[in-house]
Amino acid sequence: VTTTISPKQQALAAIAELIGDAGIVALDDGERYLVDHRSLYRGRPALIVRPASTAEVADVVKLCNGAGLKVVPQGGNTGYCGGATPDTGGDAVLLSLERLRGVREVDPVGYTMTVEAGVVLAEVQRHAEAADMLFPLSLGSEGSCQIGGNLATNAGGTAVLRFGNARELVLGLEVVLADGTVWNGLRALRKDNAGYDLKQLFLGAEGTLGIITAAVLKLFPKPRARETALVAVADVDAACRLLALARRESADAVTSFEYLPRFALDLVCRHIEGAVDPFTERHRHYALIELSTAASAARLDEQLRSLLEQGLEAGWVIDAAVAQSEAQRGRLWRLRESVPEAQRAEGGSFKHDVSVPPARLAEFLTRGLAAVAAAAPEARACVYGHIGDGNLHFNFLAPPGQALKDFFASHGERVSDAVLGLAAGLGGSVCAEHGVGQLKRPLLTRYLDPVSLRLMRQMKAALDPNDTLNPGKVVPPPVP
Ligand code: FAD
Ligand code: 2HG
Ligand code: ZN
Repeated sequence: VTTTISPKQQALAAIAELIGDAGIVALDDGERYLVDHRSLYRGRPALIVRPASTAEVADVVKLCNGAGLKVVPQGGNTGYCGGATPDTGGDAVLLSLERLRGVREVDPVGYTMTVEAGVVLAEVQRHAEAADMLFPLSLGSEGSCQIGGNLATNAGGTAVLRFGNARELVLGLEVVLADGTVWNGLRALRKDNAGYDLKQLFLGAEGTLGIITAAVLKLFPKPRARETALVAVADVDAACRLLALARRESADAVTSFEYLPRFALDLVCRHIEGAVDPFTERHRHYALIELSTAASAARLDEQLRSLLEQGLEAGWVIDAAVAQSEAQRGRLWRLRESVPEAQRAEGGSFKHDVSVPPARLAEFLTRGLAAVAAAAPEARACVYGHIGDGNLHFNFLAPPGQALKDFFASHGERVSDAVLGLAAGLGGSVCAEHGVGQLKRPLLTRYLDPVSLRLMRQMKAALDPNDTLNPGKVVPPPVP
């Protein structure tokens, strides 16, 4: 009896042979790769493969592209939009970057670090610190997300105000293209106008245009002084005014400026072990402020005190808890960083990751909350986030005792229309920092202009004509 082996099966066998047992995960043992962080999706790939080098990534992609198989890159699998989860068609190879863990170079003269894609973000931070420098990207998931995933999603986080999004922290990239070619763009140059800035194509593309295998990152001098305070503020407008003043008072030393409403703080104190409200009185709005500087002579403490005094006089500040030690600083930050976990513990949240121009933030919050209260009066608002960047996580929880899925099956569309429509109307974005993945692809069709959509489709077709890389993500299909 002769059996014919299809080109796809041949390619899968060749990949298994090439990568070896250490690099293949049996599908039955692959739960943590197959389900996304929010448990919204479960993929069914043909194979889970963990190459150990750029050359191996290139070989896998080449074999897949030649045989009509798809490739879904995965980093730490902490993304919020299902970008790293394959579909259920069974013809994708899930390619984990977790074995590309090399730190190729730390350059204290040029203030750069060259790392491979699978290095966990907290590791990158530690390597910079060990060399008396700073890599400022900072997210609640930093203990498990990977630098490749951060660059592929152009992650934001809590230090964007001062240092920019992930995109702004990159000088060079190494990328495996859709046909398996390796593009070596690993340059450590601050100036390079030799044609198009090609690395920008892959930053924030969520693995749809190429697989990032290594990057040259920008480092900064390590801060020598830091001041952190949780400030009870009158409202979001007051917080925005305080931020503008803080930037002037501190000569732009504001590193983070995060907003928390009472409800978020209550959730954290309810669900997170050891979390305590530092105030004796209950307030409605809080800003977590951090100033930092690499200048040793700076009097940041005086600047913070003066800022808080002026804020009190203006009626913007009601009370403040200033960290007096590194341990207290850690506790204040934990109140902010634990909000995602506290929402999960309370049954999960219906999320909108939106941004508006900072000057429209207060208006956005007031009108958005009113619109949702009209659409779904029982929904519990947990709206918080990076107000220094104009980015709010406009999240809602189901009423106590009701399952998130059930409640938002009936109310979700009205709530999302209210929030997203308002954000778009105020000149904002419906995908601020978490990316698009598969979850938000339909939003692009709805909220992006036709010319932007056409350009995106043209770029995808030019760089990945066979739709090999992360199909069904980011770029909406053309409307028939
Ligand atoms: P994954 O989830 O594995 O992948 C994300 C996307 O990138 C997928 O499309 C995947 O295919 C692609 N990808 C992964 N690696 C590569 C690669 N090497 N080359 C090409 N494509 C690749 N996000 C923020 O922006 N700001 C926050 O403040 C923030 N806080 C968070 C807090 C918590 C508790 C959690 C759970 C998540 C948070 N996130 C935040 C979301 C998430 O952590 C980020 O999007 C992160 O950058 C994803 O990295 P990852 O390695 O987990 O990527
Ligand atoms: C954060 O800023 C993350 O804490 C998570 O981006 C946002 O829970 C969310 O929606
Ligand atoms: Zn965030």
